[in-house]
Amino acid sequence: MKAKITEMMERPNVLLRGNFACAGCGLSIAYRTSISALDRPIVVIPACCSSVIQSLHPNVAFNVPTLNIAFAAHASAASGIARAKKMRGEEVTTVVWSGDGGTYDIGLATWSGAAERNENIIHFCYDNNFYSNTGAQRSGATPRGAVTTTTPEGKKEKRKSITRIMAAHDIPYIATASIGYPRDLYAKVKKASTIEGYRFILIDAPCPTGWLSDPAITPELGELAVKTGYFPLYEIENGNLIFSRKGEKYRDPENRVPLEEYLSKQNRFKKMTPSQIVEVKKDIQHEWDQLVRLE
Ligand SMILES: Cc1ncc(C[n+]2csc(CCOP(=O)(O)OP(=O)(O)O)c2C)c(N)n1
Ligand code: SF4
Repeated sequence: MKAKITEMMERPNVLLRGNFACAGCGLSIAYRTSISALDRPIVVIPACCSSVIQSLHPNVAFNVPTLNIAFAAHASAASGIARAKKMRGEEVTTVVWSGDGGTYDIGLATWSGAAERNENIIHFCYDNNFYSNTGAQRSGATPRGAVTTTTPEGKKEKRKSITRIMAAHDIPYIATASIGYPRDLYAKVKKASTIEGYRFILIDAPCPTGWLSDPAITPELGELAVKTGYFPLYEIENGNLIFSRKGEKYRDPENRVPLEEYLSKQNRFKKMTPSQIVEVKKDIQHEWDQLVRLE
């Protein structure tokens, strides 16, 4: 299927003006690009920035049916919706739209059950690397060295590999995508929408408020994450990993942009020492080495 991102312009705007997102919010770009690609979406949202940017009652900026649900309940609520709609013969696309806190940590048990049952859901995780809504606490997605309100000296541990945990569930489709490459993101969402069962899309979504970065460079940070090898782009279809055309060349460390260029544009990394930067480079290479084994 050939997906053209320009068709977004012909579709209803899923994220209306006057929403409460911060300037340069990567999550709002991810949301608009992803949800626009879907036919008749119903979106289930656990507690996160996406619950907040919807605006205050009686106004609402999310222009699709949306269920706000308790943090850990997203995939179980979505399972019920998907099954009920199927019983009634109604064709919808049931979506979980969760932050990394809701996916890597607090909602893990719920989505693991739904993935094991292969429920007919597309699970999006917009990954801004921490719990931004409650003031930037560390999550399992926070990279080593990043300052958060609960790691004031920089996080000591490396980031969890959520896609490899998801892959262990043998679900039919997994993809990584970035707001720095919106065409690639849009095409992956379109593709996911043609597949039945539990599908997972992890989207790198910079958060200028918590990353202490310039809101004007949010898409550039998305690109740099790919070009430095920090955020590899790939799909895993029925267990087989394929690196995406946009990011494939960065599997060779020689082709990568120096990581320092990415780190220096975010004040959350300002306390990192040269030896910690070496550690993060090792973390990045470790993840690539593990991914290559799934090819
Ligand atoms: C069980 C439970 N624990 C904690 C909270 C408080 N809480 C609400 S949103 C949130 C952070 C969500 O983080 P994430 O999923 O990464 O999304 P983001 O805020 O970054 O968009 C927390 C801790 C809650 N609502 N429920
Ligand atoms: S705190 Fe970050 S993720 Fe949340 S709305 Fe602001 S920029 Fe977006």
